Amino acid sequence: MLSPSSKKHKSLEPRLDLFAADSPLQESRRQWVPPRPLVLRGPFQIKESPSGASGKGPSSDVHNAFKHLKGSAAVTLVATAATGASANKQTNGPQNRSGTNSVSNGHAKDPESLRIGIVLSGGQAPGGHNVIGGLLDYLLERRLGSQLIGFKNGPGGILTKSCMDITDTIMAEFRNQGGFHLIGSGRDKIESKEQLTVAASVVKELDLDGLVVCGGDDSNTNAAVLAEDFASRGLKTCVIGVPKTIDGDLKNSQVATSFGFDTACKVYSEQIGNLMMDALSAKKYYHFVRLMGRAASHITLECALQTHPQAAIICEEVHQQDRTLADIVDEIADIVAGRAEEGKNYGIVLIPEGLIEHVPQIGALIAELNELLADVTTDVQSHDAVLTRLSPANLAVFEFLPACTRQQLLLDRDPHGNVQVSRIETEQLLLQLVELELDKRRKEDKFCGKFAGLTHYFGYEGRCSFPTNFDAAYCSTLGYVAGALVAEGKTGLMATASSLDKPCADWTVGGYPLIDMMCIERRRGKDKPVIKKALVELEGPVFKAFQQMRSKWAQGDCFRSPGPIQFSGPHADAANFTLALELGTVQPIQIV
Ligand code: FBP
Repeated sequence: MLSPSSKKHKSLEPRLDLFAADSPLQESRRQWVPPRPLVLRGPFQIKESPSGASGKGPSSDVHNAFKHLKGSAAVTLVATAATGASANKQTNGPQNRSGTNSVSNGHAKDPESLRIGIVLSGGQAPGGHNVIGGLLDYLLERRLGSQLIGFKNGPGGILTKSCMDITDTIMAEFRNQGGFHLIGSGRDKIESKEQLTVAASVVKELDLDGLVVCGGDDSNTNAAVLAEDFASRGLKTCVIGVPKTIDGDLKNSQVATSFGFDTACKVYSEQIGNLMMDALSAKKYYHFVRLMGRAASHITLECALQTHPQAAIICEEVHQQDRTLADIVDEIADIVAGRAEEGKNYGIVLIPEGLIEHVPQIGALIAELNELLADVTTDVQSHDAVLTRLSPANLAVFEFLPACTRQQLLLDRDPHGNVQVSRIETEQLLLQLVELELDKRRKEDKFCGKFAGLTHYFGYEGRCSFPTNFDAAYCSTLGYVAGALVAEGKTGLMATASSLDKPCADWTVGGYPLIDMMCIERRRGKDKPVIKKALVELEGPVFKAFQQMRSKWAQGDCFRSPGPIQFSGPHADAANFTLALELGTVQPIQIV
């Protein structure tokens, strides 16, 4: 037992080093070794799926655009006892990561050594560094003398040949850390003939055996384009995609989730849970919280399941029911009025940032504005000119909106011509409209409660957190698998991990043809093969679970505060509700 003095000594021990560059948690996460599927801990071989492909092939129009990738088979990594293959060179699990090897350490070059490039594309998502780490581990463990090259600041780094060698020593600083800052990210696309030619000459010059692209639906569509282009030029460079986006809208029958979604939702849910406790304590505010998620409402839905708010707007439902802004305002005002009758003048409303585009009347306005703004500069005069060209119906909607929203709708578009929804304060718009509606009801003696609203935007703060144990393990697994696929000469595949509801040791891993995820969509006036965004399925188990509970949450105080991400303890590895419901491990009733 500790003596009182030693106890005192112990309590004074915390390393509060004001000048240390990193926090103790950064340091301890750096040392943590994520678990790895059993199949990746020993010798394995790559097997094509028996159907020859993924089972559900792309349409002939997609095939026509990808003549060299067509017929690609889905593959699975299968444990094998055989020896002699390159896969058997190093059979230690990650627990044996020594940190003494280096992929570019000047050891005698193994004839089977590889040169692989990696690029992070689009918005940050927790776990990106672990994909790089997993890929490096593959090379360190199985392909001695290989070299990992990181392209800086996104796909643009490929075009400018801006890159760096990633050694084990460099990587050590970034393992299990949030952010993308080891190599950075960007939203450039490599699309035009000229850009494809530059990319091809860069990968050739760098003598790359593979290029790993971590990105969302657009970036992985771009990965397929690169894979096709490199193959058509007879280049050896294989292209492998990795599913990344906090928005959670890159998933399908073979890709259960995109990395970063789990962590981002848990970060936002912690903050919402804290707000709930404040609302419950102060009993005087409604908090209108806008959450990231540009096209799909997966984040809002997951956060609602985690925290049980009074209302959560789901874009896909708004769209399906062709609801107007006035309908949404009415719904929230009804909840506020109902609660006021019970003396509860407080609550939480969750709003997906994509809502603004999903309300059909505003979506139509934005679509027309996008077209008109495409060919003008963004000064005020030209904005005025644009407004005179708006159709009468859209002009009426525009004029109905509060001044600040009108201004935000005219802001610069992103590089793809889309309105930047992260810069439109939809929470402020809804709050103002709900206030107006309640004032109107008050005058008609239909509302006698109090209403004071506060707005919040939870966006960027969720994208660079320490990855959860799940995202850390998922990402390092995907990186490792990407390495194995390149080593096997596979191209145009997305690295996958399945059975994610099981312990990591039991996950199955492989690759799935990118073109099998594609369909033809009309983009900027042209038919284009693209990876389809996975929106919230209104008939799916996740939305159904929410639907089952939302009226109870609206009127009651069923607040649930999930607390911060845990890295150890009984629930540290628990999957989010979206994944658990979609994989069937949790039944809706268990959420109550
Ligand atoms: P990705 O689709 O590239 O993963 O990015 C998603 C996202 O985080 C959205 O939720 C958000 O609207 C957008 O990025 C913000 O973009 P930016 O970082 O360019 O401001």
